Amino acid sequence: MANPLDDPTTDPFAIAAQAASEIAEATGVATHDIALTLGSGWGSAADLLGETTHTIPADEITGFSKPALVGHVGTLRSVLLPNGKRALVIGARTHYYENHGVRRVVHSVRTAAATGATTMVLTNGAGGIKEHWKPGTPVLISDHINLTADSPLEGATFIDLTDLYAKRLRDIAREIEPSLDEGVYTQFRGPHYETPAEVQMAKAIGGHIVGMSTALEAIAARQAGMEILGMSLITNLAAGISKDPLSHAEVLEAGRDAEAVLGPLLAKIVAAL
Ligand code: 8IG
Repeated sequence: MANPLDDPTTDPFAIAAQAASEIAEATGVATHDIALTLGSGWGSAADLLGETTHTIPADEITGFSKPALVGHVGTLRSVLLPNGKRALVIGARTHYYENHGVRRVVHSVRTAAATGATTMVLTNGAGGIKEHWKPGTPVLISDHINLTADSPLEGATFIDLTDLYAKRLRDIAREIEPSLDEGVYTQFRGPHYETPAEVQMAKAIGGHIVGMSTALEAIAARQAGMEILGMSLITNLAAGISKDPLSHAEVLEAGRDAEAVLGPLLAKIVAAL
């Protein structure tokens, strides 16, 4: 079935509104309060947040695509949190490097906003530039540098990105886990990892984390008026920071090993938001 987002004459917000009404119908939950995108290493948090009342295969909802990557679960879940709030858990991320266009990349964020969510928690697995970050370290995203040369905004849409990753939410996260460090997330297109020279460039321009997902999503979340919490799991030191070459298998393994710590951490933070 053709994806309506691929037709440039369609309105991506109308498609997100349609997706949100399908989610409301499938779950019987009229509004969600908070949305989470769970990236590599963060998946186990879903079960710890609260009671999953509904699980929907993402590709049954308008505008969503089948996941491109093994290890990425393609589901949308409605979770009842202990505090009575409703979370929409997005386990289906479309990456920019898939070349389906930026509309598809941010559709889940726009859909989350259309379900009523006012808080967007964006998580990912990423490479670390700070040498003392061991694989398995979760860090807060304090800001980003978008090196994709693309934007989810269409037309002359000028949007302020100050305090994009809300200090208020980072402070709440640090109340839960004072040892959480933070850094500037630098989004590359991927899917190749960086060269060591590119990592040095990212470092020189103020980056601490290298990844392939979150910056474009955060821009769309800000456009939708959501407050954003961003967290990266450092699954590997960025290329050239450690002597070892990067391997996707090792990245996945570091993610799996960290899940046992990340799940409870994220659940505690979400309960406090
Ligand atoms: I997991 O080292 C993961 N994702 N760009 N660089 C980039 N993305 C990543 C990396 C990394 N590790």
